[in-house]
Amino acid sequence: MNQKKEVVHLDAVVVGAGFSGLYMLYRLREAGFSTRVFEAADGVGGVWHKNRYPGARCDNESIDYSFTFSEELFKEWNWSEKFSKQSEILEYLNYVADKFDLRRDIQLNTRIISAHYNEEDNRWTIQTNEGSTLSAKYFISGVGCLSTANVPKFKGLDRFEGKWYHTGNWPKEQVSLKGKRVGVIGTGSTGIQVIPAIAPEVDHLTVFQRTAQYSVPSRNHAYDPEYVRQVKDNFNEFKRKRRYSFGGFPNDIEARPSALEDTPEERDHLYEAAWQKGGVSSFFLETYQDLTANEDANETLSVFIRNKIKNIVHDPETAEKLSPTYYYGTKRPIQDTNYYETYNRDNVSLVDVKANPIMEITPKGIRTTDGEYELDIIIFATGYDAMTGSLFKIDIRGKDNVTLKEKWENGEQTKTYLGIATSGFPNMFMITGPESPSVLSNVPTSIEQHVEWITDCIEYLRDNDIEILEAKEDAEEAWSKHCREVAEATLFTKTDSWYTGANVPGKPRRFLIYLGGVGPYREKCSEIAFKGYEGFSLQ
Ligand code: N01
Repeated sequence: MNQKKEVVHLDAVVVGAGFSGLYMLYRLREAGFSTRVFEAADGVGGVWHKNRYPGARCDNESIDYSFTFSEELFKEWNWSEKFSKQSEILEYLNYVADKFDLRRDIQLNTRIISAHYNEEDNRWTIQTNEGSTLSAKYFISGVGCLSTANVPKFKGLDRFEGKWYHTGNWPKEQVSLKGKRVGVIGTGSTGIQVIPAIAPEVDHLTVFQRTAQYSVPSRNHAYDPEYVRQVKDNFNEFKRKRRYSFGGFPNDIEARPSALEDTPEERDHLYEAAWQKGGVSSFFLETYQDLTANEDANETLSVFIRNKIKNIVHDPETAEKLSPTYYYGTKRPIQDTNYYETYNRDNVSLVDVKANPIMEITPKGIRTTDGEYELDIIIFATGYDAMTGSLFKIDIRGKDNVTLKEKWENGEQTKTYLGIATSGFPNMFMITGPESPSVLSNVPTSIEQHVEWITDCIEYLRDNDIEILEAKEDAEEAWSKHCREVAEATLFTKTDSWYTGANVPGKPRRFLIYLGGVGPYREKCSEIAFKGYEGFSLQ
């Protein structure tokens, strides 16, 4: 008998149970909307659930990288170190899920495969991989910007007789690296965490580097309880500063205007102080403001770090290979614990795959143009199909059955309004979507701002009997143009990186992050809401 499947009706469906999905659920539920979160993984936590690779930790300061929507949560949670391990962040997000009783509206092990907008009833029809159908007034993406692994399509990977892993999908069970010949492909933020973490354990580590990277010491340490107490005692001020700052961090310190206004000695003094203090933020907040805007200013810091590499790495040839040439900061800035020092170990070697590209994966290892490297395990630290990859994995269709991918990739440019919405896709919202500050900000700050804005917006629609909210094309065009203009005034667009999509072969080159600052962006979003959602059509 042909049984009709039951359709579950909800106010909102949210994709992903990371920082975004958890908070979105909390807010919508508080506002009285029936909401369900779908998560493909078998636990909450988003990227922090999946990135279990050795050495994984956050390179934003722990206290800053927390929720501030609940003062009680902020005050009762105690981070142990300045830069938390993945396991501690995952513990925190599980704690949040329990504290706010979120789990009863989260369906794990369930992937949203499609979301289609129906113009007849102005609702989204959503399908999951296990065959359920949902109907929701609002479709909200909390998929994250860095959640779809990029495994380069090397010939022969299927014939490899050893084991291979991508860091973004690291298995839950223990991976034994002891005594193994291990190859790591990739030296981004992830590779630079993995390499020193596993080098002491493996028999031999071969690093396959395509682009040499700048990295600064993190100088991680246990938190001083007195410092933590002070921050907690000043919660309101902490929250205010974080929300209205440029990068979403609660800092007082202002970098000096230009590296070119100081003498070389003054500059080196500041750079050395930041190097000794540790952390990427020391360089951006406590040295100069024009490092990513002016080529000559940028070069002063680039030279400083290149000299550090020469001093740390004993073998001059290896030091040379490790010395980057791009503009510092235009790839995601990196911090490390003993990264360059690791190359002084006898069991670590570096292969330059820009000079000698990887030709294929063989049954025994990796063949580059200069020979074969025999390996038991290959670790792909090769990053993500960032910004749009996870959205495109879902068959999202708006008005006239147009897919999001068709709209954004066949058109001349991915266009959004504020990075929250896109024309042709009514009642759909994106948390940290393309053309919002997202990954070039302290992400939890940006997530809180988006979640609160979206909740306020949905409440406004309910209170005013408005059925449909859709970004207008002209408003979207203007926002997108503004984003590009701000980015083009910096050095970011001049370097190949995942910021520009250049890391994924064939992906259109687009810079999809708003660089105008978290505080000004928040004010712009609030102003638009205050003016009755200017730039959106409301019906
Ligand atoms: O990825 P990446 P990631 N052959 O894209 C190389 C966040 N994160 O996972 O530079 C050979 O930065 C590629 O080379 P190249 C953070 O935002 C946060 O390291 O493209 N090599 C590069 O070296 C970060 O930026 C934390 O030439 C290939 C590497 O793989 C983002 O995640 C911690 C290749 C990829 O670097 C992504 O970092 C960790 C190929 N075919 C990560 N393809 C926090 O602390 C790629 N590569 C919050």
